[in-house]
Amino acid sequence: MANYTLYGAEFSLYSGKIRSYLRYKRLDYAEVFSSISIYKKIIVPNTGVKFIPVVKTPKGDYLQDTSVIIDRIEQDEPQRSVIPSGNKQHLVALLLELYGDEWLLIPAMHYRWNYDNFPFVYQEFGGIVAPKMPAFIRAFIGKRIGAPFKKVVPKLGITAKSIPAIEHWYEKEFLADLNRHFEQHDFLLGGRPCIGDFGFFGPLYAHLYRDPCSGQLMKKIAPNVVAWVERMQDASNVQGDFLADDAIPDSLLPILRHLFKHQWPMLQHTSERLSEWADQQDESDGQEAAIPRRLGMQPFTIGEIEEQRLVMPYSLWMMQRPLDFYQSLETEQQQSMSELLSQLDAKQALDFTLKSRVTRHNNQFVVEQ
Ligand SMILES: N[C@@H](CCC(=O)N[C@@H](CS)C(=O)NCC(=O)O)C(=O)O
Repeated sequence: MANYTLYGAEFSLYSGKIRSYLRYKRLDYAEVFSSISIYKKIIVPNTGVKFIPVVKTPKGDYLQDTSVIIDRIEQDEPQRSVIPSGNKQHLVALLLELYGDEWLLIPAMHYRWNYDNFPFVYQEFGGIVAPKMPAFIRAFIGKRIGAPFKKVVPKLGITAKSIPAIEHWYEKEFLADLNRHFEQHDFLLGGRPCIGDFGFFGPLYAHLYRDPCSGQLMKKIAPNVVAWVERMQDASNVQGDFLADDAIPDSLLPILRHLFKHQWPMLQHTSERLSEWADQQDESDGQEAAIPRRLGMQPFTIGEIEEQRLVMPYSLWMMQRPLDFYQSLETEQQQSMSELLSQLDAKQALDFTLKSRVTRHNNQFVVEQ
């Protein structure tokens, strides 16, 4: 019997992140497809929520959320760590995880749902309810199951107004920068994957490489990114190391700058919205209220365009990871990063304090007391 069980699906963004991680760590795991009956029998009873992936550990714990899963496994199985020991690389690895998990969702959702990926994507969604049915029936059922995901696309700020800017940034900037980076390095921080590689792999594999339209595009314009995706699918034989002397490759700077220019201000705005929400909660009943998944809409920018998108407080939990790490460092250690942070225009950004912090309780998010 395998030590770990992964409940997930090939077409699911975050399942890709954790599958690749389990393989890199050389852990013995079995994957179980998250069909509707697995949701009913395993996922919902053991996690209380309806998200994939879920990992069952050898001790029988069910873990939900890829960052929770990675943090736990890093403690239990320290070999082949995905967290570099140098402070700069550690910080950058967490920032890249945040960017991969939360920001790269934008192109992942855009190219999956706004291009003609029929019948491939729908057959895959249909498999959740009818795994054994012929492909054309699965595609038909999949249209219904995929509908709520497609419907959320404009609410993520992906609209007629922003699509040209999203495509310009993804194709001409992001993929071009990443393609140049992988000309020189096998992974984001050198010769082995860090947690940021797994964050990037979710969207870049499950959606942007596997889906027919974006897959063709990636093969055409970013062959080195394709080669990295293929290395990341099974990196169990990788023996390399992170770059020496805690170095951050120059080729990553444009991507990190983009994070601080576009994703970070949006997260700061999300943080204000969460503290407004927290202020309105009635503390008198002594109960911690679960934070809603969405808190209205907020502005964000991509290229020169401003659009509105959902306020998603979950992202703050991901933002806290690099922020907490940076703020836990001694002043001297922070100072040793000042050159990098000024290159990224990020010094002030990392001094940011969230008025209301987010914490997890039974796989739900609540405001830390
Ligand atoms: N941040 C979570 C996200 C999990 C997640 O959003 N999973 C998607 C599938 S890839 C899902 O289950 N979505 C269902 C929904 O949004 O209701 C993680 O890292 O595991």
